[in-house]
Amino acid sequence: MTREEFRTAIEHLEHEYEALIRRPNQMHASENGIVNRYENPVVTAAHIPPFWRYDLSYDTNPLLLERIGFNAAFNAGAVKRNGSYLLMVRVEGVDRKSFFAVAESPNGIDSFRFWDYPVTMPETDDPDTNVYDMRIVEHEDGWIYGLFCTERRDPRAPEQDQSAALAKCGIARTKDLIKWERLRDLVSHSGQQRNVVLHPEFIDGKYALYTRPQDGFIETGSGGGIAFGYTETMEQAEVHTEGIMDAKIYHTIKELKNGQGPAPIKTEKGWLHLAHGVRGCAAGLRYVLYMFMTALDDPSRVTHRPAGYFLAPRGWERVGDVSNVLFSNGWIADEDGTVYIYYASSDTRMHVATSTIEKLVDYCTNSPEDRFRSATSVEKVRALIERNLRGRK
Ligand code: M1P
Repeated sequence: MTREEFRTAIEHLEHEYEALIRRPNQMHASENGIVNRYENPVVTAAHIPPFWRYDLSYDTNPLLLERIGFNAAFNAGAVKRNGSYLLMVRVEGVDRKSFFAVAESPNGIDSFRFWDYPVTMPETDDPDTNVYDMRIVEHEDGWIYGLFCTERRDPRAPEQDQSAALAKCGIARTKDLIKWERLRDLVSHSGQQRNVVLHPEFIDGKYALYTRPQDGFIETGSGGGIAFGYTETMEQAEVHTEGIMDAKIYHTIKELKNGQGPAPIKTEKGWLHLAHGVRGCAAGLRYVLYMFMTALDDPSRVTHRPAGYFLAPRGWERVGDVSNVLFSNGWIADEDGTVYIYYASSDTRMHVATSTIEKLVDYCTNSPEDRFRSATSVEKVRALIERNLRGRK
């Protein structure tokens, strides 16, 4: 490649990249009145800027080969700051390590562009092997907290077992999403932890956490669902007791395990929660998103549970590194009541769906609950039909 060809190739790379970033997104018509999906994913591995991937000097990379490869961009936390929609994306390299990087959009549905540098997350005395799935919370104490999973090799595993891992909740805080202060990992007394989320308000002067106690790295075992606990401080965070508030249940979308998504959104009628539920099937694990509401004065008391899933993988969302998965750890409630739900499909890419506080509260409070048997499902369908047919006469 001549210097001239090298310059042209870089221009081409940059042109393609800009075309992707500037591509407008189109809202799809809603199929249920509750939520709208969009045509394009909002962040993918292709959104990683060329200057993260290529050595752009002719002297050291005359063939213009990619030097650092990226595999996926998914499971993003979300927050709105200074009028911009910010995603704290889980960026995963081809080396399988993930880290955090902020992608910013002026409108929340397209034009997401990564900040120049990924986050340099300070470590504790016990270095992380892998970090992922940050939940961002602007707490009323004035800090922005990032709670995430920190994964390390299980030190008790024999040498021949190179896959046994331990999952814990890592905790860091910041004022600007650039400079982070790492705090001690959460101490809990229930085995491993993933999907730990900080409640945005104090409760009786304490910090409150949604946890997901689990016996093993993949299986939750006796850890029966989404739990709730308190910690006196975030500097030395420790939950002594975790009460299950949303259990896994036989023959539901969450019979194997579940986990809190982003921090709940406060409304006049209660706290809106988004979570993921997992069941097994012949194709493997199937992850879907579901919602529930909790009491304003007690966010651990579930008041409404619409039956089944809210969003499930569909079409090409079903295909990816870990297929048949929807996962969400970020949403943004705007001043006008619009809710931007950021979800990842199949551990590969990020999407947005939109709704409103009014619709989500209506969905949660007026959709019938699961009564756990086919016969009771028929009963609720018949009840609706009867009401509608009576109304016609
Ligand atoms: O692969 C699907 C998801 O699996 C895990 O979630 P959970 O702990 O609920 O099983 C996480 O590794 C998550 O990142 C991943 O998307």
